[in-house]
Amino acid sequence: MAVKQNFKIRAGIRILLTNGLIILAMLLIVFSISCQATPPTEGEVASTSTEINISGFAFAPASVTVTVGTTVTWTNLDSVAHTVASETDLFNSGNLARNATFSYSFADRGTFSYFCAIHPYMKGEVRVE
Ligand SMILES: [Cu+2]
Repeated sequence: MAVKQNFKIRAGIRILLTNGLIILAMLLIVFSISCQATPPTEGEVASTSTEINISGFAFAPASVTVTVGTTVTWTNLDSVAHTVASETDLFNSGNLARNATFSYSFADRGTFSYFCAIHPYMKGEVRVE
């Protein structure tokens, strides 16, 4: 009788230990996954930025693809003034003298075309994904 009970207790302890190890392993997996991928919560934007040069009467690169929330900064490297003007009036830098910069943060997805108001043949686009 005592031996049988002892056996039952041993079996119980073994089950508890096995289950405990499984639960511990699952907790470790969940913990490591949550540590690896922490997507930005709502209202929070990933802090990314992209640079576009204005050089030789052209935007370089003329087309960029960025993620939502990215701040794009244009720098005029020419000795003449240029502007960065959205086709849809979303943004407008006004005249940018040599080495002047203009930044805009893209909060929505879409393709945003822009041009230079002084030299309208200068065109560019920002694709926000
Ligand atoms: Cu221009």
